[in-house]
Amino acid sequence: MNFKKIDSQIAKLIERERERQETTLEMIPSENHTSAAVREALGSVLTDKYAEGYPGKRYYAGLEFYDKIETLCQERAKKLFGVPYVNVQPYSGSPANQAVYFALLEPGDTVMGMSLPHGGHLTHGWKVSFSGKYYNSIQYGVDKETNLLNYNEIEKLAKEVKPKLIWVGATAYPRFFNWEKFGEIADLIGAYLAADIAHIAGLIIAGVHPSPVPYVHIITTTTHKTLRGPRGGMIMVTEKGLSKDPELPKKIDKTVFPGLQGGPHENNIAAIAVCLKEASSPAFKKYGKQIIKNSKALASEILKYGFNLITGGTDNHLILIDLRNKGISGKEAQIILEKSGITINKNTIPFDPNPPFNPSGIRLGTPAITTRGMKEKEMKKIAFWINEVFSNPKSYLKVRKEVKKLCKKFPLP
Ligand code: DSN
Repeated sequence: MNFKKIDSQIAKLIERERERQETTLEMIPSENHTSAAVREALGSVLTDKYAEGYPGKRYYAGLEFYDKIETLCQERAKKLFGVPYVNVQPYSGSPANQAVYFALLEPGDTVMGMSLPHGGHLTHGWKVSFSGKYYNSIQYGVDKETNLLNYNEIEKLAKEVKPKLIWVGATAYPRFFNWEKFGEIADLIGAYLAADIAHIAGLIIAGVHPSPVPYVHIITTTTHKTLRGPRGGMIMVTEKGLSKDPELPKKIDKTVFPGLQGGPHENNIAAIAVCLKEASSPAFKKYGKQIIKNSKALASEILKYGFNLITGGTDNHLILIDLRNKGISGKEAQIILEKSGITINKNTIPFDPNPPFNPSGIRLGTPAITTRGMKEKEMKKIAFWINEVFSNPKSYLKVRKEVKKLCKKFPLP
């Protein structure tokens, strides 16, 4: 390939990153390993053209095949999620959420979302994000005793502050959401209800996480987490959303383009279409089931070593560990595990007494290692290594070697 001759520096760095991925365990719950087909679509000639507008209504010429690709992507997403409308152009999850705000609200309007330190997302109204700055953001969190969402409290708050829009979704909540209850709360006060399923989209498709489709009006997602596609975003409107506001699709389309974005990244859209095709296969259902089996196995092994899991376990692809009884901070844990070849991330825990840059917890997930074919047996080993390097940090070199050996048996896609 010419690439190495044209730019040996970048080619070499990519090669080194490939090697790093091959020899380490990727356990950040929001990450995954894409298929070669997804990467081929991403690196195709589709990166060359502008395609401002939507299929059949573009501002540029020469888009016959781009139109077909974007339409196919839309059709696949609608069928897979069971929704009547989708926009596949958002560059990623935050721009998708931003488009929902801009389509539905005026600055200063009241919005409710789960607070970031309790496991929510920046764009669900956290103070440093546009969503917390330009809107009257009221945050709900988890219960102090159980670390679970307290639906009665959320209902009470919603009745009191009457938001125009309620977000449900999380980055560090290890349990299912009660979509039905959220639907009832939103309906009681006439609010729009948006589910941000970025973390769990693949689990929903695989049928191992309840779907929000019957209960919410709008769904946003990224495409690169459990869905295992390229980095991208989508916005969907459900039948319930259409009944509430038949203009929703038009409002969202207009907000994404020209409201927020220019030309869509059609190479990305093609790669999303490929990942949606992969996600419609029986193999993907099996994959989703194994993600959950692995994360439950990991949780139960970790518990045996005396770790404190937020909510005591998991229903989904991730676990959140409170490290305070182990005498190690989240930051230290991240560093020693990275040296051992296990990539996880430090994370705040609900009611964390420590600051976000050096929080008390870590977040671990199984989507990427499950893609490599690892099962419960490997989870047992991983839990053992995590405990080993925390108990005796000097053992990281030994663990690093063992991790490498394991990785060799489970190549990247
Ligand atoms: N950054 C993502 C995560 O790691 O959960 C959320 O957008």
